[in-house]
Amino acid sequence: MKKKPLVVVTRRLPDVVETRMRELFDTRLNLEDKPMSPAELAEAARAADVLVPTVTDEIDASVLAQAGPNLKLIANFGNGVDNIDVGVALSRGVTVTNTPGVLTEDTADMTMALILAVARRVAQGARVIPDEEWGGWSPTWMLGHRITGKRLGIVGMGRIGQALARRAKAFGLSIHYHNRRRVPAAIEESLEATYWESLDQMLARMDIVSVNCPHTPATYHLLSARRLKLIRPNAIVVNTARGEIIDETSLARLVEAGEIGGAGLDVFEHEPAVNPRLVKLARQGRVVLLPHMGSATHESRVDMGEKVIVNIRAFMDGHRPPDRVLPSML
Ligand code: 8YV
Repeated sequence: MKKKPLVVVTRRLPDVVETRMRELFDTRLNLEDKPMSPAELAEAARAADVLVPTVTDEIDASVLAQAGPNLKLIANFGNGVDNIDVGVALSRGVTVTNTPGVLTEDTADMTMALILAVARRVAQGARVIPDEEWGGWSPTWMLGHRITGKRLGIVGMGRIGQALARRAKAFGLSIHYHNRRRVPAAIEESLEATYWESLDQMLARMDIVSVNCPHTPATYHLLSARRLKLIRPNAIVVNTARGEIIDETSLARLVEAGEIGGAGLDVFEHEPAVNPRLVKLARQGRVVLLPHMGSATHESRVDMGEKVIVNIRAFMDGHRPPDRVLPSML
């Protein structure tokens, strides 16, 4: 009988996923869910036939240099692969897969939730009653801004960007986007979306800017200090993609100065550390900060696990796994 592959999983996954993995593979789980140190990751890469990391595991050139000859597949539990040095992995003959598609709708929901939370002061308002600070209704108290009729600029019109556009359109926002490539005309038409070749020009005209592109070397600080300054003073910035895409310190400075209206962030440049200036702004109700919850539904996490399993099985059976990460994607 063929030997089962040793699959090392770096974090706790939903029970049904772990149970299925145990049935199918020789699985090493992390039942304590304690994030692994670089040395522990290197040890995992040395032992494993298949490594299953998450966003919290930095699979860099040093970890890969210590990988054993058996390591042939890194099946990432997550869509973004910026935690993995994919170039080095591929050059060592290690295949990399991810979990696209299954977290699209949930992440788009959370993006919409952040837009509403900032514009309508939802997070701030939700604290008033538990903090016993409600003196009663007033015509001029807790006013936010209407989103209907406003312009939403989506940076990155992939699956999640398009899912956000569908939602935003239903809320009466006009849809604008910037993307490496223009999306097919039929999609543009159904979303009534306006394409902006120039990101700078789009930023200068939007009421809401949402970041929905992957983090790659080309998108690091795409919203740089210079570009953030182009954003209008009442506009809000939302990010459910990766913290590194925005120059976070400049964003904090501009919100402090009233040069950007507010921000809703689910991701940060140095997770789990969060810039203290942003934390202060959150206490003041000027930004809304969430702890990387975009895909945090039972359904997404189980589906992501399913995708990991399907990728491993296809690979082990000698097929191309469905969610291979290709150099052209980076
Ligand atoms: C996950 C994500 O929580 O898939 C992604 O890229 O950012 C999140 O949905 C995380 O990556 C899991 O590893």
